[in-house]
Amino acid sequence: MKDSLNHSESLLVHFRRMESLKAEAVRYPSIHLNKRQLCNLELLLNRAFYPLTGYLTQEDYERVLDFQRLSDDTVWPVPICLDISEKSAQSLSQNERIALRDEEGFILAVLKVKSLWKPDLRKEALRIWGTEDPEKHPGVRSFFDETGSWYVGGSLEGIQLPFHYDFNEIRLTPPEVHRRFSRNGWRNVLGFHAEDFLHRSHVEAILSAAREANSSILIHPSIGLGDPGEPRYYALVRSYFEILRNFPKNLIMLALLPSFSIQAGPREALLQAIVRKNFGCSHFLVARDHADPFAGQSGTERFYPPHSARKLVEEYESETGIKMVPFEPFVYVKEKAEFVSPEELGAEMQPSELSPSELLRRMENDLKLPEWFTYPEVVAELKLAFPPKSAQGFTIFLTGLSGSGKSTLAKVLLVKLMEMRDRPVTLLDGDIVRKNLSSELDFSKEHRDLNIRRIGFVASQITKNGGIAICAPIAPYEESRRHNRELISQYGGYIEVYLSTPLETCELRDAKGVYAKARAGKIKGFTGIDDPYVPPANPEITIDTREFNPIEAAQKVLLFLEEQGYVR
Ligand code: PPS
Repeated sequence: MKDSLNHSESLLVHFRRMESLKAEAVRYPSIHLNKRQLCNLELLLNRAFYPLTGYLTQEDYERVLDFQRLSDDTVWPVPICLDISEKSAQSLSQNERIALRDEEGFILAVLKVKSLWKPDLRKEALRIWGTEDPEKHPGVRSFFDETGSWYVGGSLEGIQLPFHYDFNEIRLTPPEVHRRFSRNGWRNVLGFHAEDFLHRSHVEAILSAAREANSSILIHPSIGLGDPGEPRYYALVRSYFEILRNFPKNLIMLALLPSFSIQAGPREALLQAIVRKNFGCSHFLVARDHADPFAGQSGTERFYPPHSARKLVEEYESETGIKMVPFEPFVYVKEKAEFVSPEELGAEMQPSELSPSELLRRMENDLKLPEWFTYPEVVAELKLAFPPKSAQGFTIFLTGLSGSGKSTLAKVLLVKLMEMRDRPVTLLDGDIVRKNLSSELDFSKEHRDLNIRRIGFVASQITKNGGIAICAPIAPYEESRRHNRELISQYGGYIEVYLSTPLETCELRDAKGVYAKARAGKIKGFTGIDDPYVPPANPEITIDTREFNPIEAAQKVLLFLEEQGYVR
């Protein structure tokens, strides 16, 4: 009785402390965290990143880059820093307290600034990913694209873990997972980091590894960037529930981890292992190409040498306290009607294969999957996650000089696609967007990029919801076009149409008289005249409107859509 009173008393004290911290924090300067930063904050606050209790200071940061260790010598492979813009950095000072807020403005924690510096991001890329070339490594590209130019380090006082409303019953903190392990009497637990759908071969391989390690299993998918507004996310998590049914009941547990992959190969594998240790795992499964940016892509060379992630996790086993277990893919052998391990696979046996790209092709074209590959319940979720192309949304992104024929082609396409009565169609013409969405923007590079990204965002929402977006801005720069391609391709089709009509023709047409004004110096920085247009590197379709009239050009696009399976 006394104990429970003490417990509720201490809870009350804790609650009051949080309330007063929150009341004080309202007056502090604020930083609004993006999705990635919220993941890291949650892992710091819930102790998944133990022994870190805050963001790295500059001293720790340099040690992590150079030696994979904190200044007290603890092994730590990847910097956990809070990146901010130069403008925010200029307004902060040592020992100042900052309120860390989520995207909606709720205060989640207070950061006491100990260290503020401008990191050498190229050095960081080289140390962590092994290259500073964004063209060679998508992880490095995202890092450069998404990281603020200043870092702030210091200790954290948590007020509230980031809010989640999805799958809360399996969003477990390290202490909660620990408690479940001990309640079940699980001493040895094998952690499995998942990011994608799991199938029969995964189940066989995980079970076999667990038998070797004499352990139970924690399926621990990393879902930090999962979008709760996207059907694919729900299908993925539901598929994990389905997968669980294929394991012995008393051996398996599922929990979601609010983390994201930076695709940093060995260093990231080591971080993932440390995190699983903090959740109470004794063993961690490491794939041959773990956290490699090209893992799972058949016919593509991996970025990191094979087994390098395994070697690194193994090298630090005695310090981290978690053992590396190799994840060996099992293969299905038709003549034996079962899965076999790589050692059991005789030279005379012919393994059946279904590569990720072949899986996607079959989903997109509504084709059957072989029974040996996965479970019917997982197939049902896959169908929701990857509807056939004919049911997906898509974006047609027209780009080219003013007068190249974008708007006319866009209008014809709108009519043709509306006539099909297949999906809702939205036209985002350059002019319409400039008037309604980007009226405050000028034609500087910065504002043009912002304009194109806004168009991309709207198109991505339309595509995500199964509609068709037709965009027709000039979009003179490759970077923002690539950003849109990457964003929109996650949700459906992206078809870039380059209107390659040359400047002379556009200028001759000059329907709006804008070229004449630009030549007379009345419009400054006009695309093609005194501002650049960078042609797309790999457009799906190129059309020179000197050779095709608008109806013919639209037909060319429609034939492409038909050939690709987007329209029937
Ligand atoms: S961008 O570069 O993609 O943001 O441009 P966009 O939003 O498509 O806007 C292009 C239309 O704005 C008119 N306009 C200019 N274009 C290029 N450069 C400058 N400086 C400029 N100032 C105004 C131009 O007439 C474009 O209309 P369209 O319909 O393409 O002719």
